[in-house]
Amino acid sequence: MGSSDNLSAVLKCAKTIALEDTPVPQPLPGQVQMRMHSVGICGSDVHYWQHMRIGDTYVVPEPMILGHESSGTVTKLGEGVTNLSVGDKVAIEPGVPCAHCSFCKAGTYNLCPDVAFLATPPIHGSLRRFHCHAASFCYKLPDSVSLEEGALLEPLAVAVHACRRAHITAGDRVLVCGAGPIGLVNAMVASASGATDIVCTDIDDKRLEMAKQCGATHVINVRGLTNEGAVEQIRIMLGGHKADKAIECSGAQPSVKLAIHSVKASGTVVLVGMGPYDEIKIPVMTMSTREIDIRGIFRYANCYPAALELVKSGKVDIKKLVTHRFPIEKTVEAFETTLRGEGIKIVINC
Ligand code: 572
Ligand code: ZN
Repeated sequence: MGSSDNLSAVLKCAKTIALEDTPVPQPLPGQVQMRMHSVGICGSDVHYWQHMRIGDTYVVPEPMILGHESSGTVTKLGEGVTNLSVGDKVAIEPGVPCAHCSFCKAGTYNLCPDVAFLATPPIHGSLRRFHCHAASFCYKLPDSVSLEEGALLEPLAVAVHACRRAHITAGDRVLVCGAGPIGLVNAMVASASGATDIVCTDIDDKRLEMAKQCGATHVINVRGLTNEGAVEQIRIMLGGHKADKAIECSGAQPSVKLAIHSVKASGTVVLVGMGPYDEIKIPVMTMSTREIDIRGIFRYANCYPAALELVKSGKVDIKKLVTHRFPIEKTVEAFETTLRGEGIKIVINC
């Protein structure tokens, strides 16, 4: 076992992942086959594992292979592939859009209604030894970027997209709400984009310590604070100013409210985090009278090259987020560790 089998992490039913040998897939035209190397565990993988669904739209009706933050080494080229060679180390962008719809044509391919996104039903994920993927959504890694870093380009791409949607530029004062993996990558990208003041909030001091390593210039534990108290503390941390932009990564109602109250008139709030409810209360008067833009994000488009450049240039040290590594045989332990909220980013080696 190891290099010829295709050990795969298959979600069978709620709370049950089986490690099973599955057929080694062969690349279709335009695809490459890869020997997978690193796969990060994302909150959505854990959610599917626990509930077999995310909301009412994404339901897992039959066994599905998990994993979408991934990298590997090219082992075979499908017909017509010219951008990669056997032996190349690549990061995999997990969403392959249709290329023909109006969103794809406009470049906003993250909004393609027919996108095939790894580990999102009905598409299997990449937490397995061999996987095939569209070659044009595989990015060759330079020697200076490791395969582990390649896998983490995925959450980093989410942050590149969020910071673009927030229009973060040099000199900005930024509030990042939530210091989980997505909050931390947003702090990193905001810092790399030249933001001079970055305040991170959370309710866990350990996470806030990590935020300081990821570019946060100030951190604040908002547990037990009133909205007004937190707004005031953030204003003091920002030298008496409100934030220019806020990136909300927790999805928690009080945090969304805090973000809206903490940005200046004409500021922008990007909602990245998703809570359990589709509807939350928004302070509409505050938002409207101060012309605050509230923007959503859905994954990312055209962000992998920038994410790779941030790592290659050393502007972002993404590997510092990795707190645990497990071999694929110990996938269940890796998921249980993630579920317990231990560590930040947990990576499985295939
Ligand atoms: O890495 C991309 C990613 N996107 C997430 C969550 C985790 N990882 N999003 C939140 C959940 N949605 S979804 O529409 N869905 C499960 C497809 O609810 C996608 C974006
Ligand atoms: Zn994800």
